[in-house]
Amino acid sequence: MSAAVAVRTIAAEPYPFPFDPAACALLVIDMQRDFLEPGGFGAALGNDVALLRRTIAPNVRLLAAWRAAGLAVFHTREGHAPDLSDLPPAKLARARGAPRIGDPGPMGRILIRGEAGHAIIPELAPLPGEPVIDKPGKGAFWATDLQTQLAARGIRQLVVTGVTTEVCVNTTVREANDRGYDCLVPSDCVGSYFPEFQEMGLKMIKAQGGIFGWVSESKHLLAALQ
Ligand code: TIU
Repeated sequence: MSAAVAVRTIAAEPYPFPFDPAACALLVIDMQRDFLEPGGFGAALGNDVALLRRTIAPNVRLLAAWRAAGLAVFHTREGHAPDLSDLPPAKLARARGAPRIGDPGPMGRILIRGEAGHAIIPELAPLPGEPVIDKPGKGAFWATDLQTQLAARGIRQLVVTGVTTEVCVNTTVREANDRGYDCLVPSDCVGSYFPEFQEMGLKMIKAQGGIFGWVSESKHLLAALQ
């Protein structure tokens, strides 16, 4: 981690974010083939993956700058064990309509660890040494050791990117907020299959004086990292 990068403020809503690079991790949520690629789980449910794919280039740029600055990077993947032992029956049952988690799909069994569709897209592939948190839920903290890993690195702030804005990104931001982390969400680096949920998912984070955190754009982070 680079100690040379000093604390500075980032333009954000509802007010500037006090960015402390040495204590801030980039947390890239579920940029997996099943959600982003044509032929994956998301596309099979009838969603337009282009709405998510627009986040790839901004995430690539932010990740490169983050790595170049020597700051902490964490990745997450949503998925389940091949025997579905960590899949709550309610989660399986509520996904009405085909296909369901564990069913065969065009990129292997859907949302099963080790299958092709479960992998992070190649554009954002983790580097050796970057933790990859495998999570069975929507939030990155539930049933994972993310909090332990963040504490070990002295992390108190999170820049949260990835998909989808209103589901796994929002759930993770809320979990993080309750655990005392300051979260910044760059709007161009998060995506939803539903434009109205993209808008409202971001508004919910920054409303009421930043009830869950801050919303900004990656260009402001890139400027601060230079
Ligand atoms: N990663 C994540 O958000 N998982 C989802 O299932 N999202 C949906 O929007 N369905």
